[in-house]
Amino acid sequence: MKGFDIIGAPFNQLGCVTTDQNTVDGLRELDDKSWVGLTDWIQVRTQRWGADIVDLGDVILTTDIKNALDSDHKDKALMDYANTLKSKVLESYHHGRIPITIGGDHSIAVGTLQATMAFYQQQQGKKVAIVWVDAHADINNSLDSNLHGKPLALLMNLYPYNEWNMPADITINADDIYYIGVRDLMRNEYDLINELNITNYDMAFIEKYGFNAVVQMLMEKLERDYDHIYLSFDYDALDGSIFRACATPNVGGLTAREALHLVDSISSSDKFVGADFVEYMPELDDSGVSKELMVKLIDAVWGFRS
Ligand SMILES: [Mn+2]
Repeated sequence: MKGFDIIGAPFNQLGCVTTDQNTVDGLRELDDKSWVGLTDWIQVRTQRWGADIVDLGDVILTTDIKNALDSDHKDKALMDYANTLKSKVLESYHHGRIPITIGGDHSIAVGTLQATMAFYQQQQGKKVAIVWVDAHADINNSLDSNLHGKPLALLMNLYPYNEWNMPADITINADDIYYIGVRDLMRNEYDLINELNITNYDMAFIEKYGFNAVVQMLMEKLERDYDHIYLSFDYDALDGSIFRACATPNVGGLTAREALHLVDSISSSDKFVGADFVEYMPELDDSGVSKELMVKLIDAVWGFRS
């Protein structure tokens, strides 16, 4: 039976909206808007359904990281935070478990993916596919704008600033990235995606072929060409006309059903090794609908279809 670890990464310092509130706790707590909380739900799944899910708690921001942020050394703050998160995720892999990291803004993927590439690609020589579900490409390799829009540029070692340098053997290759739901690119990102020929199942592609066919296409390719699959799910991939609880909601994205189907399809593969869920901000979730969906998506990773 698969065992799952929940790792909290409440690092929301590098987006265009930042918060010191613990966004992961917001998801854990039961509230009277959505009537659902991740902590209670874990109990239901473990006690009544026999699932193996452990909440390992949070990777907190140290004083050093806070100081780096206060003195505007954001790259350094991210590097430090990502390193600590990386160790935590690696521990989970060493125990043969599946880490599900809950952010935090998308910059936390710098930690989770470094761990994934170190453990599977560098140490075991395996091929890992990264499925990046997002309204944005997060491959901004310019100095402009916020670091939460750059994790893939950082992980691919395309960011030539502030001594940022990824070890070559855990760098992500352009060929191994699979975008889903992208619909808001910066010019330099558009050029990079074309130049590097990154697989981009954007909303126009999904519109043309239909979501189910795209998921089938994706899974056939991943099952054929890869040893492992990692999922990085940005909340803003969802349709921003309904799901607005993030810094950068964007209209015209995935429906709740599509997102559930996608997460279910990926996580039910034997090749699935871990996931991030990022950018959700409980304090912007007036109706609680987004929280209900986030818990459902995570529940789908554990193998429960609903
Ligand atoms: Mn993102």
